[in-house]
Amino acid sequence: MSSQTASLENIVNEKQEFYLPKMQYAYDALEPYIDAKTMELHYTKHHQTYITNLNNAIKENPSLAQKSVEEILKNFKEVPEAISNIIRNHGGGHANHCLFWDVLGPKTGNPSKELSGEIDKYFGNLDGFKDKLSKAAIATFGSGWAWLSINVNKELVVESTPNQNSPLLHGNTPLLGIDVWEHAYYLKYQNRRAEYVQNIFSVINWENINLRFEQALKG
Ligand code: MN3
Repeated sequence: MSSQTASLENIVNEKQEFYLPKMQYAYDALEPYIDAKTMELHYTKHHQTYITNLNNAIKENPSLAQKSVEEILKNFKEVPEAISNIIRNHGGGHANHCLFWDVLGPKTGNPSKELSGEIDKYFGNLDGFKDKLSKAAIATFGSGWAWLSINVNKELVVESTPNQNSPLLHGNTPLLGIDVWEHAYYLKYQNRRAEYVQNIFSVINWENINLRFEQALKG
């Protein structure tokens, strides 16, 4: 989705589409924790499919095409019934994966002083947080996501959602998400989801999570 301020004429004439965000690191940058082949398939095939289906759904709904996918999910009640399942699944899939690529990376960094203070407040310490998020990820039945989110009261919460449901659907803002669909880990880890979850903490980009946290506090 383009974010430029288009003139009315452009809004009418421009072909509005969602597209794959540029990946900020190479497919092999998360090796050995996440393998290059998984990254490539996950990004170019799985994520692209959510985008293609989302674009097909909004073709007949130009008012939705003017919004970011996050805005659409936050205002899910306004989505026409006929396409609500597609938007939940594929709009959610697009939003969730945009976040996922952004919160992973070869440069890991640390939680900011502010975020660290909140993590200590709600989870005891960073290890307590990792333990809680890992348990939520491992316990998610079937396909879904485990999240660190900030709720409407600006409190940190660990939660899990099924399928591609975004925390935005129930008013929370996701800061960090772990994709526990098998497509995220099966090539390397097969059935060993717990090992994948343990290893993913080695490639978490805390700098970008810090920015998301600051933004969520303002919003
Ligand atoms: Mn995925």
